[in-house]
Amino acid sequence: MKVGIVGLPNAGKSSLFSALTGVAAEAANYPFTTIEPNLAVVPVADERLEAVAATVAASKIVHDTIAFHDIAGLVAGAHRGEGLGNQFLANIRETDALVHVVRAHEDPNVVHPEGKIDPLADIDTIETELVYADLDQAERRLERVAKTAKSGDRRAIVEAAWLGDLIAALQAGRPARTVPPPADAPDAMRLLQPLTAKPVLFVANVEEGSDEVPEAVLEHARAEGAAAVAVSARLQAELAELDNEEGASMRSELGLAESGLETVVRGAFELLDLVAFFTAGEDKPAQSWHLRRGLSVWHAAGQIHSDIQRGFVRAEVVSWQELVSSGGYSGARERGTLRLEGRDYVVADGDVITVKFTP
Ligand SMILES: Nc1nc2c(ncn2[C@@H]2O[C@H](COP(=O)(O)OP(=O)(O)O)[C@@H](O)[C@H]2O)c(=O)[nH]1
Ligand SMILES: [Mg+2]
Repeated sequence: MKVGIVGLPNAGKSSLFSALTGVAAEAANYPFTTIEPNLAVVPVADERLEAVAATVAASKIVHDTIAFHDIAGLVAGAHRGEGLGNQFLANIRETDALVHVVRAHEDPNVVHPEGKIDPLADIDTIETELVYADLDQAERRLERVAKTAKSGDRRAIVEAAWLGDLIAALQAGRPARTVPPPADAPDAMRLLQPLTAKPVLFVANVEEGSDEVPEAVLEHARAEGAAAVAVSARLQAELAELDNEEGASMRSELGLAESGLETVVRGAFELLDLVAFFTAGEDKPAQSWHLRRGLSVWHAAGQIHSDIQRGFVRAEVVSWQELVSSGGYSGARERGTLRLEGRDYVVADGDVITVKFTP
């Protein structure tokens, strides 16, 4: 899973990136500090996995990860080649979701590229650039699809009509997300891969000591079907530099419930509608994975290894609580909470899965 961090220069992207990684990505009061995309692979800590690992005497713990890109270069007029121009587009295209950092703190020492603090205007600037990029791409695809449609191809006719609707929505400033593809061309969105179809988590970069998303940002997120959280990026970056114990005691002193990482990772999981599942065995690694909600244990097998999916026979499934409370697999089997499931079983959050497969 890859998440791109976007926002105007000085919004707090690199600070959030440092908070997420504990690594100090260059954070400076200067636009375009992050010229190369900064990539960090961050483990998703999960206490359930630790309990499972201890119960089955696993050899080690391997956490699921999320890759974060700190993507610079989005400024007003980027689609016309302002700032770093279109360089950022390719980086955004390869992400599964976006974290959109919006400046909501008033610190006069931090320069604002537009000269005033206005979170909604900043969001609009970024979204306009993404919409222009999508518009360009949708128009080019429509040209191609329209040719195929002329020959009477039914799918192409349906897709061309949808592209027409999409273009109208984009021209009105609405994201592609709001124009779902029709039932008889379900992969039209996937073929186009518009930037504004990606799920977005707004991160309001708030004053130290505040944890409220500005009302205007909340309303905007709601209207777009997006989520919003508040983080004080610089403070979180500073806390991330402390060791765990020191950081935790500072956080409780400041009344912060969780780390910036936890806030954003939780937001990303909700945003992408993911469930976590675990694999674990005695003297084997205990590992956490993620899967889109609603997908089957056969898909889960594919996450683990393509060979395991190919040779899928059945799966032994037990919820993590039941595994832990019965002291291991044999206890769970005796209690009947360890079930045999076929390939269509829909994975639930917190399932511990052992796939039986023919190599
Ligand atoms: N007061 C305050 N300053 C911040 C906060 N977050 C970032 N900054 C400062 O704003 C400047 C730009 O931040 P940076 O993370 O580099 O922004 P980027 O251009 O979006 O990557 C730096 O000097 C940061 O220290 C914050 O929450 N409060
Ligand atoms: Mg930066």
